[in-house]
Amino acid sequence: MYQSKKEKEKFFHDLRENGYVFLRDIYSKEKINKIKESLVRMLNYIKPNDKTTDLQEKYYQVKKYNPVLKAHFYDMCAFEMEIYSAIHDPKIIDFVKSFYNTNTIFSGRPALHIHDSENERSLAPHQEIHLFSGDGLLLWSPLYDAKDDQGGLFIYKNSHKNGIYKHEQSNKQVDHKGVSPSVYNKFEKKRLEVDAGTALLIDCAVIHETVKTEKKRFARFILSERYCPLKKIPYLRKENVPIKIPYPDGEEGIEADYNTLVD
Ligand SMILES: O=C(O)CCC(=O)C(=O)O
Repeated sequence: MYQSKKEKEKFFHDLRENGYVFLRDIYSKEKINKIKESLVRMLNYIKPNDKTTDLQEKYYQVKKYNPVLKAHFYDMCAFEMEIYSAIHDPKIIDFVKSFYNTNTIFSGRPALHIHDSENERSLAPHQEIHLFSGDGLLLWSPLYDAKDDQGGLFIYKNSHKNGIYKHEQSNKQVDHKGVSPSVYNKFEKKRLEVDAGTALLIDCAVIHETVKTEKKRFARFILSERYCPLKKIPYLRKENVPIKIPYPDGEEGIEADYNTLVD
């Protein structure tokens, strides 16, 4: 990854300036295969069939067999240890600690996101909020190359430089909140192509959006986490606030103004 202080500073500079940075080859092929094998075992537990060992095929088998159990599979992925250990790889944690100049980092929302070719869970442009802290980094790391028709991620260039915007309901099916077109259309949209094994770290204030998966019967599996530093954490400073900072939409009865949080 990075060796010298100078190299490290270059990564930090790029992250501040562009809002994202690629940490390449963080995960070996062996580690990614271990994760895929574990996913196949979980799916096979739901619908036993030892003849199918391919993760993509197995995923679609289970989706057809029982969509509710497929959703339970999704829920359990965040707690599976091959995934959990990848998401909390010491190289990434060290990077995040150094970036925020703190030795205390929280796991804000670990997950293995799955976006298949039906694209029901596509996410409209949004910032990564509703976390413990006002600042944070999103991990986005695909198990298959996120390129071409395999879908991936758009970011809106320089959108992290003006703080957090108001969010409103954007996809009821997944209870997702996004920013309005009048905000994100001010920024240039850019697709990030990410190889399997690369950890993309994105400033949570960057507006980002799903690139739909066009490949038929292909599911995009993404290791994902929101690292929160011990900074700008209202819950540790105030008695009567929720543990996670509410969405800045006023709907929960609390007008959260992220942009006034200071430490
Ligand atoms: O992978 C995707 O399609 C979008 C991911 C995303 O926006 C998120 O995890 O916040």
